[in-house]
Amino acid sequence: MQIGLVGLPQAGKTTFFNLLTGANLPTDFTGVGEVHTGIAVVPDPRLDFLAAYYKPHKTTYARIEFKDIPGTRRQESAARASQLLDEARNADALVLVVRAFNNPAVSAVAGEPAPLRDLLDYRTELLLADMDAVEKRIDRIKNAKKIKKDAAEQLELLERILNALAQEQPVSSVPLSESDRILLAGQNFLSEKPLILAVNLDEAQLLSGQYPERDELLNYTAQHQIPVIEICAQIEMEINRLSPEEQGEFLSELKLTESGIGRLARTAYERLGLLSFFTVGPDEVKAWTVRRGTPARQAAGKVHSDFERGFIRAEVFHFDDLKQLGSVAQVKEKGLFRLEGKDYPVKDGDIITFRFNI
Ligand SMILES: Nc1nc2c(ncn2[C@@H]2O[C@H](COP(=O)(O)OP(=O)(O)O)[C@@H](O)[C@H]2O)c(=O)[nH]1
Ligand SMILES: [Mg+2]
Repeated sequence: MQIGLVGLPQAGKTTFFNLLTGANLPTDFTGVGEVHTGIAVVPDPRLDFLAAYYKPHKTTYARIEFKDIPGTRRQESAARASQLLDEARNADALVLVVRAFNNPAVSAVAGEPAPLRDLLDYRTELLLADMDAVEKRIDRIKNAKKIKKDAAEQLELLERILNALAQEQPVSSVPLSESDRILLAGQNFLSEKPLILAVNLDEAQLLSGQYPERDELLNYTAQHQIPVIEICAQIEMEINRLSPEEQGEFLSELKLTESGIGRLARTAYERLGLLSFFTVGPDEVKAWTVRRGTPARQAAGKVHSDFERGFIRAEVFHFDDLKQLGSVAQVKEKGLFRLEGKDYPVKDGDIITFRFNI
């Protein structure tokens, strides 16, 4: 999974990227303009518990790839802007970082904080980029020397999408059937990409819960079903560099119960309909990420292609039962250890052993 961090310059994207991935990129003007990629390890207390229980040689957490995509500035060329939009288009989800924090040095360049305005502007930018892409495609079809057999259907569909965009409706609001998707041939729209809003606060705002445009912003995001997380990128990044014990202390002083990556990962998993299952053993305890509803056989394929090919059954018990009862023997005794077939939809927190034969 790849998540793109997007937003205006000086919103705190690179600071947040550093927090998420443990990178140490400069957040002054020396680092602007480049796309950075990095990996975040998704913390999971369940995996911590399993590691303590099984004492494996290796514990492997889920990972999310992040891309820090710089915001475009007015003076930048259209080609550059479109390249940055393509970076966003290739991500599975976008996290829009908007600035609420007060910082005199930043205000001097970026103006006063207005997170709702920034969200609305960004939404408009996505709609315009999609309109542009759709119009180009319509032109290409109309000007083609050889008329393809499904050209009329394609045009009809693209006009329908364009119409919605012109009325400021994102592509995500346009109902698209299987056959529409085939007609679109993998075309990726920015305004249908899952969007999460990260409001970047300063310490005083985090503690008081108050910041500019807060109520209007939360109204808007609730209406448009945009998940929101509040972050304090600068301070969280500084805390992240401390020892684990010190981290806990500082986080609780800020009334944060979970790290920035923990909060973002949970929100992203929910928004994207993802879940984690675990494989366990003396060698490795590992978290795997799949979409909700993934059948056991397909989940097995994540672990090893042989498991999918030669799938016999899945032996399953649930993390909560293990945690509550304290041992696998107890789980078995209570009859909570099950055999499941290839179509069993894997649940969040399942601990699975795949049986296969090839
Ligand atoms: N006070 C405060 N300043 C921040 C915060 N996050 C970022 N900044 C500052 O804002 C400036 C821009 O941050 P940066 O991460 O480079 O923003 P980007 O342009 O979106 O990548 C830097 O000077 C940061 O130190 C924050 O949470 N609080
Ligand atoms: Mg940056």
